[in-house]
Amino acid sequence: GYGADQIQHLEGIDGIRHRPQMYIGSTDNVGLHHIVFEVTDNVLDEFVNGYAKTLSVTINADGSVTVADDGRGIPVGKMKDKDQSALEVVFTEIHAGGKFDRKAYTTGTGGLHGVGITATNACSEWLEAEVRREGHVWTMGFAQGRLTTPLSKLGATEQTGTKITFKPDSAIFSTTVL
Ligand code: 0RA
Repeated sequence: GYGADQIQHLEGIDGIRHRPQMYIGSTDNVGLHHIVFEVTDNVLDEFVNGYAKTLSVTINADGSVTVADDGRGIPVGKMKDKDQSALEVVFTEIHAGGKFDRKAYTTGTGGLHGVGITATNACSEWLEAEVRREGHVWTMGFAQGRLTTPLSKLGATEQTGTKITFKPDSAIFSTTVL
């Protein structure tokens, strides 16, 4: 039977990597762009709420993409009732609503789940997040959606914002050329 255990097993990152089409629509060039838009949608949310003024999207020489903004920065504090930072949760869990559901206002593509930047992370060979917030630069790294570099606090800064660099995973996409 297809019991609760099996369903549980395929939640989150594993679920997205097992059936990417269900979350990003396709694994062709359209799906490839979808994981970029999942990030820029978050930045547009910061913009419409009056927090971000600039957004840059850069396709790097190695095929990775950098999306940078000067919004509030993804929260880095520990989540209530959890042993993880908000930053880690934003990148590793599928959000069904509440404060961290940033896509409640969008329809998504063809009624797909608004899985947000967790889908981008799950479909990336690697992803690096750099946050400027609460007086410091913070970083965290992932490979195929799994945490590889825990949250680390770097130098001081007065700025706020988020810079996300990710390499679309050729194990998922039929093309990784944007
Ligand atoms: C969760 C909560 C808040 C902001 C963000 C996520 C956020 C996500 C992205 C993704 C790219 N740029 C972003 N900037 C912000 C709210 C933060 C707060 O309440 O201060």
